[in-house]
Amino acid sequence: MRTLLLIACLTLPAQQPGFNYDEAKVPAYTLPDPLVLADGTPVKDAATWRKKRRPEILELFAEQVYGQTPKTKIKIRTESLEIDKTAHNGLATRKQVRVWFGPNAAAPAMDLLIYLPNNVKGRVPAFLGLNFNGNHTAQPDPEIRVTKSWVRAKGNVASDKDRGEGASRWPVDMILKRGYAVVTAYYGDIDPDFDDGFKNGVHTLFPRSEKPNEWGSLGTWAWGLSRAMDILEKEKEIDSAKVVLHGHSRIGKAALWAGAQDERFAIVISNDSGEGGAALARRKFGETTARINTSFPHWFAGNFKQYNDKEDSLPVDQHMLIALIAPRPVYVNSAVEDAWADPKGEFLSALAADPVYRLLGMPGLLVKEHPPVEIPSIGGTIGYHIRKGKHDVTDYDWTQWMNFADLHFKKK
Ligand code: GTR
Repeated sequence: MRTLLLIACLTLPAQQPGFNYDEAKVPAYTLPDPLVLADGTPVKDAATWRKKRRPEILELFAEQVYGQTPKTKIKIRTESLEIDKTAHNGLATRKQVRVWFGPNAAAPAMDLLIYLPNNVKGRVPAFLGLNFNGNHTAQPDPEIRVTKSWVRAKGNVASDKDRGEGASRWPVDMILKRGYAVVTAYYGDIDPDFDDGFKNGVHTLFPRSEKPNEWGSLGTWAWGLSRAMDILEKEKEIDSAKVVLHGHSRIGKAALWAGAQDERFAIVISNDSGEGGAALARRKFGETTARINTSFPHWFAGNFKQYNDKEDSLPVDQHMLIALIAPRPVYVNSAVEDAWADPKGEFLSALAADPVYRLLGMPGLLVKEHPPVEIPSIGGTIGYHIRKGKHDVTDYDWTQWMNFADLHFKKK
């Protein structure tokens, strides 16, 4: 129900200022060139990309957009909450692991829900992604622990009543049958999604200054994804060289930022991530920079606010975030009725990342025009599709992601 309400809100034309749904009002713009160094030198080979341009772009996103991820290592401890080898009618082994970010009981903690396919021998590839409302909402399974962390809609408390309400976004059986593990955690376990002056979640672990390059919530969610990866590296049933990171909407923004920083993620998927995710800010279509910084002042670094209505002065645009994932496969997808996330801007961003993939000897994006609805382009190293329907995650999206992953992992 909560999800349905949210989707309904997102698909109504926005009533606030700071958005545009008129293609005729998209300004003329020039994207910063991912293959030119800050000093103007063109990047002509993979080594210059790797050693100079990639670090330069990463630093620009950290300074100007998402904030710097703290370098301090946190001592992590895990606690096995349960293991059931007969989950999903014997199809899966379900594990729940509490990941403590610190030595004591007051430390913030994230619960990982892991499903391993029982019918596959050896290590399995996995899909990892955060969920919006608690692990217990991902499946109608009474054994899944109900989150005690903040839940963003319907007040602050999660309960048994919410079980499985987000299950349409997590087709676990379908994924298991294709030989992939499913791993998820609630994003609010990492950092509750409201503007509280950064006093809760994992923000409490790192001293914070007043500097405008301090990280926001998107940065912490990305950090949490990397900590989940630390755990998956130790899971003997999972092939940690084949972890596909995916995320929807705000969690898709976090997934791209995590995938840009942490090269252990083999494939990165952005589902309807829009402004601050895959979509080009300079198009000012759908949600704009000013709008997102006003609605969600805690998501980005303070520095990002200086680009409200001044997108042209950004030293980056989101195609460069996608390019940071190169040469690893990346997949961007949009939905027809999700103008807020600017499907065309998401496609053009993926396309503008293509020269970096080509420089690195990868096929990049195989289509040059925004493809027709539900004609996916999965053959290149950059995949893309636009499907019918709303801002959501559907079986159609999952099917394309798994086809893309199969291809790149040379499964079957
Ligand atoms: C919207 C926000 C988008 C997107 C979305 C979501 O309210 O404007 O940027 O992140 O939420 O996460 O569902």
